[in-house]
Amino acid sequence: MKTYQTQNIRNVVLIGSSKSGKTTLSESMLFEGKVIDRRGTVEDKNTVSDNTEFEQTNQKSINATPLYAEFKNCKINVIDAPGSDDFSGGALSAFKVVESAVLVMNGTAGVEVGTTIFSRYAEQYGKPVIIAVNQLDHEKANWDGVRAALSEEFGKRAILCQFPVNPGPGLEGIVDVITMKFYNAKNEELDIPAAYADEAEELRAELMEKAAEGSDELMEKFFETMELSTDEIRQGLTAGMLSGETMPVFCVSAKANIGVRRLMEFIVNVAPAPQCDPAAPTSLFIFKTSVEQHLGEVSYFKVMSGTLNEGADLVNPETGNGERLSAIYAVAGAKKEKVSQISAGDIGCVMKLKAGKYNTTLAVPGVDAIEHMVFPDYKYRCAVKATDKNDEAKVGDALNKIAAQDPTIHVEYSKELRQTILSGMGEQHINYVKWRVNNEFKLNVELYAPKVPYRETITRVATATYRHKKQSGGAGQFGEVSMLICPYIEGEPASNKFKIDGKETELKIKNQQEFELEWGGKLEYINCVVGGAIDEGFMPAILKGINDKMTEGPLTGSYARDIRVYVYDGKMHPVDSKEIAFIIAGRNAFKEAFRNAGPKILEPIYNVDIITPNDYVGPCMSDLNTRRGMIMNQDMEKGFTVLHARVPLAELYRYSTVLSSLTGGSATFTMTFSEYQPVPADVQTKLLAEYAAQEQEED
Ligand SMILES: Nc1nc2c(ncn2[C@@H]2O[C@H](COP(=O)(O)OP(=O)(O)OP(=O)(O)O)[C@@H](O)[C@H]2O)c(=O)[nH]1
Ligand SMILES: [Mg+2]
Repeated sequence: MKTYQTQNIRNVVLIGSSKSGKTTLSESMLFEGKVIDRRGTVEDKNTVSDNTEFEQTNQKSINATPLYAEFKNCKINVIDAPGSDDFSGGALSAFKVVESAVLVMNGTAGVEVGTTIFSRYAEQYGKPVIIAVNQLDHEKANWDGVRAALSEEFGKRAILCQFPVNPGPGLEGIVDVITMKFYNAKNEELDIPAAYADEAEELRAELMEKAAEGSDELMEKFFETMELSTDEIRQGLTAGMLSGETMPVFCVSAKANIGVRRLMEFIVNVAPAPQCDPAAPTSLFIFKTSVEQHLGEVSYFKVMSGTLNEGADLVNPETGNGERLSAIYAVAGAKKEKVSQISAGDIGCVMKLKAGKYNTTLAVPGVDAIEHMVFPDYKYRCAVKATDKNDEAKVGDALNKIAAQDPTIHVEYSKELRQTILSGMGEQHINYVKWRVNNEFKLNVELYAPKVPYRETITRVATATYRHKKQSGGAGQFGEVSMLICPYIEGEPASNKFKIDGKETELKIKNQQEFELEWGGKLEYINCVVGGAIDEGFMPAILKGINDKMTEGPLTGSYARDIRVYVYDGKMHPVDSKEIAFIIAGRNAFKEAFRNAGPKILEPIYNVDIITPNDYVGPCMSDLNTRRGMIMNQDMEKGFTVLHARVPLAELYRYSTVLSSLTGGSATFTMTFSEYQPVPADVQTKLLAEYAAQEQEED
């Protein structure tokens, strides 16, 4: 393959709802781009894009697959993204390296949930959108319905550049009002049939008006002459796409390969070229990593500046480590073509780097690292364990390898919960991870409900004195500690007046230390010992004893937080007082005081934002009620309602699945941690009983 220069490169991602036909469209684009000479189909499991076993078995895309087509002296890099929201990580990575998105719509269904979800993502990531209405050859193709849905969803932003002639199984072709030509089912360019001339003129006028909005000059010209040339229309559309005001609408049948060539021509003529400087020092950004059959680890990158030559020695600016890229490739799915040079703006891949994980920059020395990609928070959380205990280490390794390839998967062993927690974008996503562990790593795992990271705190003042004394046989141990504990309240200074043993007492604060706890919240440790009852040197030992108990609250064994501890008295023994004695005394005094200080269980509360079609607001709300959710407020957005709620994490297990079945897959949500809150009394009673039962089982 020849080296394509920056201005002759276009990078697009195919997005849209599941089954809209993205993979089929990519196959036709590759055929038109002469990468393949026969088009495969999803049904025959032989498309270039869906080349993994899971994709072929399930007839749906899971990975965002980088592909290319050579067309009209340009290289169009096409990333075919999956339509399922559970696998949206691939589309989001692609947004980092493309200049525009082709939003594929199913011409029999109109605007679907996925259309909305992915057009929102494109907007959020600032990517221009071209709409491709697909399946216009289908017996249920409904062009009028699609037009109406487009204008309802996108308003004046969606502008028709084409319309189909005789949509349905007899689809004759497509009238294009940019070129003012008719493209028949063999993709031949012909004059517009007389019967469609008026409609074409009408749409051309609308298109001109829209294109004129692209710039002040075009607007002036349009007002003066009421006319724009075809090139001016193209300029206006490019400008409108870049500002997000224009979404040109195209018509295709990916399956019958009608209109695809014309869509590619538009991508070449109008879609923006990469904004990458070929004269700058070489840098590249890795946006995707995968482990592929016979190849090992493959890192997919975009050259962000300069020219990349095979054999280049580059440096990772974040680690300072060098990498040699001995061989570089152009990629179309599993097919990799070795090339000697890749220009700024182009996409390629390299194999077996030492450290080639996504989000890595490689560049000549002195170039800054490129900003990392960011992904949405996880929506689905579960615990995972090896079916056979002996496989534990291997399973951990497999999960880490999978997570290293998928930025929307997170694996972590929680010391606190004593569970391996696997988080992802939905139940399908997690099940896919399970499938991979099973099929690729030949290991069996079980998924089960994750524990909730509860916390414990106290609600009132309590005191305790504990004497640790061991004087039988060998060296003796002696330490006695009196302490008072009370709730730590952010911003409220430590008081020194308390009632101790029924007496108003004023403590003399000698010093105080505040600790930010690893698991959230604070511990304040205050020394008020007078008259040398306990040597200064034993204070750290007492603190150590307290810290031991902070990781094991008395109610449920959860971490404790937000507590003030005053050590105000104690006793020593001239010979037997030593560190260990005060650790034990501190630990037990704290444990006893904690029990008497009105301990409470706290639970994590999440902010949950649900985006649902208006029709489903009722069911979503009543479901939230059953989850102890609190609806804080709601916003309306074109046909959608956004519910802002606060929900305990304990009630969110499998929520993504439930929400999906509640709304026919039409709602989506995000969840982010907010804060810890006391659990209601009935929940506390239930948790105490559960913990007691569990303790008994372990004894
Ligand atoms: N009649 C007709 N069927 C099509 C067309 N394009 C795709 N299909 C069919 O629609 C189904 C889904 O096509 P895919 O290409 O897998 O759709 P996708 O958008 O890639 O789906 P996901 O990867 O699951 O998001 C397949 O059965 C295709 O054969 C088309 O233009 N006309
Ligand atoms: Mg697909």
